[in-house]
Amino acid sequence: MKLLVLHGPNLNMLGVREPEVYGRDTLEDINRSLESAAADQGVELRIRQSNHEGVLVDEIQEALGRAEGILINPGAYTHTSIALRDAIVAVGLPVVEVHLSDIHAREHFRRHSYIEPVALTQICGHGSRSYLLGLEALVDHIRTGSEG
Ligand code: CA2
Repeated sequence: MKLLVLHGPNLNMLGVREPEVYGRDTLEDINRSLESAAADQGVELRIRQSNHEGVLVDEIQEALGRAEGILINPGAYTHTSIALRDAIVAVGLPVVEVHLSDIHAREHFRRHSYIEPVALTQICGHGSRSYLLGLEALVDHIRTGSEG
């Protein structure tokens, strides 16, 4: 099984500032633990981070025919991007949305996600563990057809 993992804007700054909100793990730490969990499951990952909405749209489109599902932390584009949502609908691949922080317990503007209605599920508030929980949910969904 091949999956695409996408990290949105500013997530390359993890571990540098705001550890009280996002934890102390760097993006490299998160990617390493995802790679390790995926390898245990016999899953191959393509992992990309971009600060650019169009690059993320391109990655989602290019996943068609190459990946069976997408794990995405859209960062701030979660709350703004109809383009990312449309791309997800266009490719029709199962998507799990993850966030480090609990977006429902922060500023009001973070509560709304354009991605959530087109994702299998949204997992947030578990720090870097959100990604591992999201990976598990996505793999389970693809293997069993359930929402994991
Ligand atoms: O909690 C999450 O995972 C977020 O997707 C992170 C985004 C934020 O805009 C979303 O509302 C929730 C922001 C990532 C910014 O990461 C930083 C890392 C270090 C220092 C400052 C920001």
